[in-house]
Amino acid sequence: MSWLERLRDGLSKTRRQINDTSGALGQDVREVFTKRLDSIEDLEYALISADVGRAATDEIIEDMRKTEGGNLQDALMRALTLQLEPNARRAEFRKLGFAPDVNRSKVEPRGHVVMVIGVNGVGKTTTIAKLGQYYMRQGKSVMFAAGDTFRAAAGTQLGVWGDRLGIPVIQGSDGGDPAAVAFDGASARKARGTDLLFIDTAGRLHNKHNLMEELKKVCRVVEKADPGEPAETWLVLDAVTGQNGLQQAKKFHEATPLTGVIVTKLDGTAKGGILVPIVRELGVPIKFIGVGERADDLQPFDSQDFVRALFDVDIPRS
Ligand SMILES: Nc1nc2c(ncn2[C@@H]2O[C@H](COP(=O)(O)OP(=O)(O)OP(=O)(O)O)[C@@H](O)[C@H]2O)c(=O)[nH]1
Ligand SMILES: [Mg+2]
Repeated sequence: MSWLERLRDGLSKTRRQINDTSGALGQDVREVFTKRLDSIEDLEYALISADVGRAATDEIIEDMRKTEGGNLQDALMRALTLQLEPNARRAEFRKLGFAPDVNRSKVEPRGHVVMVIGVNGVGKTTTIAKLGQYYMRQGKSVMFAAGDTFRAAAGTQLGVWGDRLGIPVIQGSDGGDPAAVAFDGASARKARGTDLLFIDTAGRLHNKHNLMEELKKVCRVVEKADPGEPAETWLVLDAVTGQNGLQQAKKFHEATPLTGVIVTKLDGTAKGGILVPIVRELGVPIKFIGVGERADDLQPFDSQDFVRALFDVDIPRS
C-alpha cells in the first residue's frame, strides 16, 4: 500500500467514528450543505463539537461568508486546510484568499538527535519505533536511547521494537539516571556516525515539576555530549484526549521548546478537529500522525490530504 492509501485506510476509521459521533466533524458538516446553508449555527456547532476551537471556527465561518456562488464544501475544505497552516502562513493566505498548494510538513530532522516527549500513555515509545522504521526506509541509519528509566519495563519495550526493526538501542538500568542514558546515546551516535538518534523519555515521574526538570536536564547533557543537539524536540499528543492534551502540551512547550508535534491515535475515537487548535496554539508544525499500533501506522502530516480524508474526497495520487 502507498502511504496515501494507508492514510485513507487509517483515517477511514477516524472518519467512520466522526460520522457516528453526533455533532462531530464530517456528517454534520456535510449535512449543512445538503440541507440549507443558512443554518450557519449548525456548521458552527459541528466545528466546535469536533474540537476545532472557537477562534478557528470564527475564521472558518468568516472565510466561508466570502464565498459567493462557489461550491460550499470546497470552500469549507479550503478554510479548514488553511486552519492547519502555521500561524504566519495562515494569515498571509487568508488575506490572499486561497490555500497554498504545497503544505506537507518538512519531516527531515534538522540535526541528528530527536528527543521525544509527552505524558504517559500517549504513544511515545511506539511512535519512536514507527519513526525508526520510517527513516530507515528513507535510507537513514537510526539508533534509539531508552531514556524512560522510571517506568519498569519501558526499556524492554523499546528493546523489543529495536530487535524487531534491527535498530540498536542504548539502554540504562531501571530506576537509573535518564540523563546518563541520553548522554551515552548521544555520545554513541556521534562516535558511530549514525544519522539519527531518537531518545525516549518518561511520561510520568513522582510529580510534574520533576518531569519538566528532568527533561531540561536530558537536553543539557545531550548538548554536552554533542553540541547543538538535540536539534529537534517532538511532542507526542494523543488525539483522544483532545483539549486536555493541549493544555499539557503547553506546559511541555514552556519547559523544553518544541520543534514539532506528532498526533497519535487518530484511528481511534478521536475527533480530527483537535489538530486545528494544536497547530494554532502551539505554533509548531505537526510532523506525523499515528493511525494504529503497528510500525508502519505513521504518516507524514499533509493538511490537504487530511481534510480530504475527513470529507471522504478522493486523494489524488501524486
Ligand atoms: N490505536 C492506536 N494506538 C496507539 C497509537 N500509538 C500508540 N498506541 C498505543 O498506545 C499505547 C501506549 O503506547 P506507548 O508507546 O507505550 O506510550 P508511551 O507514551 O510510551 O507511554 P509511557 O511510556 O507509559 O509514558 C500502546 O498500547 C500503543 O500500542 C496509535 O496511533 N493508534
Ligand atoms: Mg514509553
